[in-house]
Amino acid sequence: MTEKLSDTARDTVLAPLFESGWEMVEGRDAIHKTFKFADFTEAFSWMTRAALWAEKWDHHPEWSNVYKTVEVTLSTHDVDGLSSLDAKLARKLDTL
Ligand code: HBI
Repeated sequence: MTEKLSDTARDTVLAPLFESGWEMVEGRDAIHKTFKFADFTEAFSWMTRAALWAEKWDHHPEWSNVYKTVEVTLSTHDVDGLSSLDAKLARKLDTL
């Protein structure tokens, strides 16, 4: 059963993500990052790679794409907040 990130876990797990541009979403227990690419093809290719990881891990982003920008919000619906799955997917998205 997925659990919400504990306060202590948040300090260690979220700090590196904040370093790489992720931010807490105002009023939600969720994290958000804006990814900017050279063009639409780069953006959509990245989304395709990200989608395969999301499906493999059964953990999906809330995201939108306008031309070369992709807005990503991560939260775990099942716990109505952040879980380790969000941190795991965020770390993966930062490497794609
Ligand atoms: N993705 N972000 C997110 N949060 C979830 O709770 C979630 C998901 N993808 C699939 C999923 N849950 C399923 O495991 C459950 O809906 C059964």
